[in-house]
Amino acid sequence: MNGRVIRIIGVPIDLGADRRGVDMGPSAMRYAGLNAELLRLGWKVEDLGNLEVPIPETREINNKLLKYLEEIAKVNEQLHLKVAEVIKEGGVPLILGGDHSLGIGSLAGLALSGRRFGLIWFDTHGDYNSSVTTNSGNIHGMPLAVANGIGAKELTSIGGEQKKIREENTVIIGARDMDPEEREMLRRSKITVFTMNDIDQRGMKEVVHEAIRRASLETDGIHVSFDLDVIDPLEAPGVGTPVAGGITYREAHLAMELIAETGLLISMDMVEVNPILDYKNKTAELAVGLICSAFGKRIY
Ligand code: B3U
Ligand code: MN
Ligand code: MN
Repeated sequence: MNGRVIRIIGVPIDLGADRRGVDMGPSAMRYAGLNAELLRLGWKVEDLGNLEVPIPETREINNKLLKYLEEIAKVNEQLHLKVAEVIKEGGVPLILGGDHSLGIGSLAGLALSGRRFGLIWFDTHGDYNSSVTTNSGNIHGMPLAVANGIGAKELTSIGGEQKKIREENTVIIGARDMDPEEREMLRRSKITVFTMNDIDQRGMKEVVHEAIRRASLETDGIHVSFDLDVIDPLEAPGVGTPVAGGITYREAHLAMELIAETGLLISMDMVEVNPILDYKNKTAELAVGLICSAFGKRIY
């Protein structure tokens, strides 16, 4: 179908979240047949394996407002170099999480590669906290802010001091749970936020079309960061932070198919699969299905 290669990077990290388990996400998605499915779609696939990530039991929390800061910074230092390398070689990075703190490294890597990219961030949450606004101290609630230059220097400086995203080209889809000050910070930015209300009122098709339009304005590619907690927990029970009232299985696939049709997808994160809370690997299988839709799988 096409000669390009998808390079899979596993990031078995759960240091950014309160609950253990999302460190097993990369294994669960591979077990669900990810590599073979992508091959079947005509992609070349190279699995680069997992980054080395410490487990929380061997570490201490030094700062309650930025839990495991040093460890998370170190992992994202490694990740951003890998992502930049894959892009420079003409490959498509597919980053498997792990918690969403890995978004810091993927976006820093994209920026380092020199590509001008737009960003579509599927998430229940804004992920726009910092140590000033967080109630949890969990860094998986902060990656989008970090990419926009807000937060601890140890994180914002990965891949250089500049902002890693352009606000006008950044869109969140599926939001339904934000902390009060986080919401204010987002409102003050030029990031577009489509909440569940927007999806209910306008429909996923229109929301995604508008997201693609914004993400592709004067850019040459789109990065999708997909937090599985955006999907309703009835259909995706195995996630780090389940919140009722999410998007449906069908809406999620439609969104991925519409993005695939643009031919603009340059890289993707699939994060927050928690096999401990899952039911017979259902959520990991859904994640693999969505990845395939994003990379061109069609029903007919
Ligand atoms: N906004 C909350 C909750 C949260 C963010 N991301 C996830 N949960 N997965 C926080 O902790 O910052
Ligand atoms: Mn997230
Ligand atoms: Mn989330």
